[in-house]
Amino acid sequence: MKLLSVLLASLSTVSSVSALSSNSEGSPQDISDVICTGRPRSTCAVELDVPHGCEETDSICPIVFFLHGSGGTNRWFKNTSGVHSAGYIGVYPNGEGGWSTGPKSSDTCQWDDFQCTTDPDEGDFIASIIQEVRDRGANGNIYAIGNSNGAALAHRLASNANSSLPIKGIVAKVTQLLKSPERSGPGTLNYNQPSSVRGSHRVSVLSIMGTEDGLIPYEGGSSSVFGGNDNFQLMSAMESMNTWAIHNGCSGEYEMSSHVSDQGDLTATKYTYGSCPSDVIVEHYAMNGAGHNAGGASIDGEKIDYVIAYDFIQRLENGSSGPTSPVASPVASPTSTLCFNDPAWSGKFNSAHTCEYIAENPSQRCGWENIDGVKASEACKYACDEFCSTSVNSPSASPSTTNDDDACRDNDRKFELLNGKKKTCKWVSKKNTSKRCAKKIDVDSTVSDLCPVTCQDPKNPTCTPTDYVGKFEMPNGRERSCNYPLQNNGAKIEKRCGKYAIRANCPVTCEEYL
Ligand SMILES: *[C@@H]1O[C@H](CO)[C@@H](O)[C@H](O)[C@H]1NC(C)=O
Ligand SMILES: *[C@@H]1O[C@H](CO)[C@@H](O)[C@H](O)[C@H]1NC(C)=O
Ligand SMILES: *[C@@H]1O[C@H](CO)[C@@H](O)[C@H](O)[C@H]1NC(C)=O
Ligand SMILES: CC(=O)N[C@H]1CO[C@H](CO)[C@@H](O)[C@@H]1O
Repeated sequence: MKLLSVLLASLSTVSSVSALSSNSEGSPQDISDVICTGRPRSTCAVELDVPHGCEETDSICPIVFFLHGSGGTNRWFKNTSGVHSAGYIGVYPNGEGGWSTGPKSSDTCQWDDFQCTTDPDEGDFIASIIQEVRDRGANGNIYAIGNSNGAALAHRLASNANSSLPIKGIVAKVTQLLKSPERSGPGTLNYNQPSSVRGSHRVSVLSIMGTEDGLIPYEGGSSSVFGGNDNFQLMSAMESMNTWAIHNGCSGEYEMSSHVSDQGDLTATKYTYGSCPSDVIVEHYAMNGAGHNAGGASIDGEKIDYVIAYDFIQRLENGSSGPTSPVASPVASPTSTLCFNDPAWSGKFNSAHTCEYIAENPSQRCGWENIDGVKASEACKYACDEFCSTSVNSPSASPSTTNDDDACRDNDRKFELLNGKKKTCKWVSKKNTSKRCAKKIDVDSTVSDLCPVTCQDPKNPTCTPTDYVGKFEMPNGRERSCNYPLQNNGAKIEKRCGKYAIRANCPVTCEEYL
């Protein structure tokens, strides 16, 4: 009898709102209509990806927002997020050519017009999605993982975290907090820094930054993404970390550890902030020598997307701040913690003889000892351990080396329509896309055969793009590779990816890192 009334009670709760249902992997639920109606957005879309096991009312599965960069869309997350094996609820919102975290040419109001109703209000957009998933019965902790412009949004959401926007943790790849202005864009959830005076909640932060990022400088200051508007200034990466550490109630002190990466100079320095409240983690990876694509890196052989990102979430879910374990992922290879230079070690005769100095001549120096008799071969594994250097020379994430003939990539040359006019896939993407895709180019083929990436239905993509491996020829005869837009650490990625031959050959690079 008691069971029955409990059952009836829960049934009636469920029927009052749309309940949380699960979906199979790769087929998320489209909740765009519920969220987008009435918003000043032209490419608004939201997908909700609920694995089996997370669908019951009062689900406590973590809810993870995936925030694309300014050149990206939400379309690949269903295929790449892996939330079904992780047991997380994925949320994939689509921005308006990125997110309004700075001045945008498409904005109709000034950045300091907080009453504006004609530009996208990102805080309200995300808060309304959270409200919707809560109404459906998803009660888990809320996280955001963002890359580049998406990381700027993650910081912005975290800066406004309160009961309207209950963010527990963010993974911010290649963008830090703004130093100024204090607020920008429409609405009330538009503060750019956390504040205990405003009552912002504590938010755990995992940050990844390339020290040679040409677009979002590690040292902070201005960036070309602000279009010359000097009101917008970035904190340095370390200032941003310190802001989060102090806001979260940590002491501001950190421990450093050395790691192996597959980008830049192949090393990463991890900063683990100490004396934090037990439910808070604040960590930063400086990817030494790496650029704006550092979010795509592996550290100690594990991809940031999403092994290291999910390990961070899992540690928060487990309720342990785990400050002593560097990337203790369940799937981490046993060697990951061994490849480590102890930043505190130095030789007994000269404090300048650090592990980095040992590394310059390991065969001669690894036998040296510090004042306590600890050998460099013990303290400077990364410098001295042969295995560690082997793993540097053959990073586990080696790119594939062949081009697949039926790869999902747009044609990188002009082609002729039946009326003789010469066009490119970029022209197809500009307007009336579905109509242009359907145009015939001969008896049995259409433009969509030449522009498969541009022409596929973003809601139901049939192919996953791949970059061209090796060199391809530009219309002007120059040879380029997909590394070209990333050169100078991505300083010119926007301009270079704007050229149709580059965009066509490098759909992944141009979408993922911009
Ligand atoms: C959350 O913070 C915003 C400003 O950051 C404020 O306008 C809003 O009222 C707060 N919500 C609650 C429920 O406190
Ligand atoms: C979380 O807790 C589970 C169960 O105790 C454990 O197996 C797992 O290793 C923990 N994960 C992390 C990342 O701490
Ligand atoms: C093509 O696009 C233009 C402008 O975007 C629009 O005015 C026109 O109606 C479209 N044509 C068709 C046939 O859809
Ligand atoms: C997780 C998932 O569905 N991955 C798929 C993404 O798309 C590629 C190519 O279409 C498939 O090979 C993967 O299995």
